Amino acid sequence: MHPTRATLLITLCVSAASAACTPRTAETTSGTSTTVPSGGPSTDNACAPLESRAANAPNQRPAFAGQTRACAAESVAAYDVAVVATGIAKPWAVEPLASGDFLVTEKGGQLRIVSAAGTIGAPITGLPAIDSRGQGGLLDVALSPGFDTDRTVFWSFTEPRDGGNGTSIARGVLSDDRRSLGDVRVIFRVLPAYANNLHYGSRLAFGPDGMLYATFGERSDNETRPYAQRLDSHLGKIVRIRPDGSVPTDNPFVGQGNARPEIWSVGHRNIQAAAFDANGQLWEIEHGTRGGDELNRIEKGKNYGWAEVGYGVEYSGSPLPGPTARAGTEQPVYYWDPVIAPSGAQFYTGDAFPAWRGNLFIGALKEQRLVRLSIQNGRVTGEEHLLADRRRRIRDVKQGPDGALYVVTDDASGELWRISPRR
Ligand SMILES: [Ca+2]
Ligand SMILES: [Ca+2]
Repeated sequence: MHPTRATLLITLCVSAASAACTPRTAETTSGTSTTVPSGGPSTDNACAPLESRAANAPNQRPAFAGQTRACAAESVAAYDVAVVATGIAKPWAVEPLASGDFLVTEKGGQLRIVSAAGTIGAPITGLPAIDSRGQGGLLDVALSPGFDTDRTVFWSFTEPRDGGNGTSIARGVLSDDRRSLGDVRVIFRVLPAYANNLHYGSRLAFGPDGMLYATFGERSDNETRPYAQRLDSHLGKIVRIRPDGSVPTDNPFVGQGNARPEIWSVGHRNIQAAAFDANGQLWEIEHGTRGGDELNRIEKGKNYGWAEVGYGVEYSGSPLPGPTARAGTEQPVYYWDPVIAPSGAQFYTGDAFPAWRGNLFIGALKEQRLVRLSIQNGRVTGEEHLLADRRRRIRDVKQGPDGALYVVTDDASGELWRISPRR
């Protein structure tokens, strides 16, 4: 981390463009406050951007004002951070339960209940085999929209396969004692399988239409990257399936030649964050190149460009082979150069923090913070980075039934934190 970054917790905003860009009314936990140095390569001269470091691809230009380096948004909520639990092994996902407890995945393959008081339960039995090497493992977990009555849980994981492995989705019914899963079925398998341990995705999100949307990576290698553009593969795609794994007949590529009918959108790199907003719109935040992490607003059947179109440079330092924009591909709503390494996302809808309603929260691994974006009319109008003083990789963020935000940290002894209004 750049040594000055840890202090950029609260920053000065001089723009009136965002509701979040208001005079400071409250301190955050750390009380750290500073002003972003002026003179950064802002795309909008009306404000000071939060990001002021040099870009990896300084000659690239955004497609529209505000597509990167948004106004630094002033903190508008005072909060406390409580450590609910420690000792969770590489947590990958957290799902708050109505009871106040939590369902948590560990990358190594364990699904556990963490009680509201922070007690970590034994591994829940019944999960199929998981390949946890590299970036693989037990990944996201999602509750059935009818969980309170059907007790059904969905999870994504790296499944050992002939020819390597692949991301799969399974479902099962949580027993009354919450110790085991029954009626476990694998309902979807990313094809093709491949033999490495990179870029599996994934996040699961139920839409207001009752369908399960799931996000996947393109497996990173030069050999698999082109699959992100190929309709005969699920690599680098978002898919949409029914909760039983069957294909909705109104998916965009149903009946088109060799196209995989589950595909909903095309041309993604590695998506580990996705969420619906209050209007039922799906958004995703994907790991891009060095300088190319993206926020995208997802529309049915659209092509989001990778691996032919993107911002940033290769992690090797080489230029990307393609342009930053091309007809027939969608531009990201926002991109980060330098990157944040996004994982986990939540649109805030609760009552605990009225000032945050409608904001998008994103976990940041590399940058070790929680990113808050204000979004208006489909554009990012302000950016704030929270929890940076704690210097922990944030793997997932979810809103609880109490309106608090819950995050898990990506550590061998990971933690579950609650972010609630300051007492
Ligand atoms: Ca989840
Ligand atoms: Ca893209």
